[in-house]
Amino acid sequence: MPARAPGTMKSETIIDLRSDTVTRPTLAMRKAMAEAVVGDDVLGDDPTVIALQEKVARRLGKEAGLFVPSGTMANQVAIRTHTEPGDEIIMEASAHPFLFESGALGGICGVQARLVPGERGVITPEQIEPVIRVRAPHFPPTKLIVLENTHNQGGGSVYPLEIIRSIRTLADRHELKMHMDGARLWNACIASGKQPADYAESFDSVSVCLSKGLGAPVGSVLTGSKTFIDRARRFRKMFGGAMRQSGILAAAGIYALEHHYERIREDHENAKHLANRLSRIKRIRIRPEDVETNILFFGVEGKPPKWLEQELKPRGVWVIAARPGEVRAITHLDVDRAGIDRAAEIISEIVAHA
Ligand code: TLP
Repeated sequence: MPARAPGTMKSETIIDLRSDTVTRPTLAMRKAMAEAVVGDDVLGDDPTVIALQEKVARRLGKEAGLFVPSGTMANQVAIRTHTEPGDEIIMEASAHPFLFESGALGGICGVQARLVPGERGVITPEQIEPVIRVRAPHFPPTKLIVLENTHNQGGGSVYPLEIIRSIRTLADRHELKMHMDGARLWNACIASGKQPADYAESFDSVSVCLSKGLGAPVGSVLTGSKTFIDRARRFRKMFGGAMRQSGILAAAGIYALEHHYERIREDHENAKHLANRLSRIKRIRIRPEDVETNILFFGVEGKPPKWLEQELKPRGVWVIAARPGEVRAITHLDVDRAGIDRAAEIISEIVAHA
């Protein structure tokens, strides 16, 4: 595991699998942050923020990028930029911007969501086409399709590229925009062997997070055309996300992209390993073949997920009751193979004595 800065050590007895957002900046990352050259990003002259935005935009094959404090803000700024209040947007029924962004679709963007139930979070053009609104005074205009890759509630599933491309064809036919919530696009790329730009080319905008599998403490980047980003910059300001000497945070993102990208593969191997071990425990329900990236969901027969979460916590294994009947565990750079094996043993003991 990477070297830690003083004061950031969690007790080594805790295996925190609640999310990949829990990763703490490494010593080397903190050094990069401390040495960052900064300016005032609201005035547009923080060189480290500019460098990060350009780096991410280039990787995604987009003209421009915008550094924002969170994945939530990246999604909401994108949605607001593509729409006007009263519009309708299409997304999968358990999409993050609908389920976990505190009502921002209505509360901030003023749009309504048309939800389509997916298979492991994946929806198809055949499901989308019938819910696109006919233009008439009774109806809100459909403006945008949002896809999530990987899909969090879908179990970290990777969106098949052919489906994305066929949704793009449909969107073009109906003059709709497309946004990708790519909080874990990096995981999708490592798992599929595709490049970020392969996925991004079908979208008008893509948001990516630096503070999940990549291990930066803060930050996301929204990308798109120059015109889109110019308009998005206004909404970032309106939503309170324009920061000043944020180069200090952007430096962590640059470091993460340069040093933590390839190692995401280890997280996927650890997730698969944990799933395989859990599948051998009597009464645990899990399908290891469903574990495509760093997210796994599992349940215990006859026990609610809250029970498992609460039993595991004092034993030092932290997970979240996240879906009906199931807890969620996410692997990341702060948990190594030994930690995963220990977690599997503790889960096994608890289930055996339940
Ligand atoms: N997801 C968090 C929780 O909000 C559920 C997690 O622990 O997984 N898009 C996707 C697909 C996400 O999973 C998340 C974070 C976000 C957007 C929002 O990112 P932040 O937390 O930076 O606002």
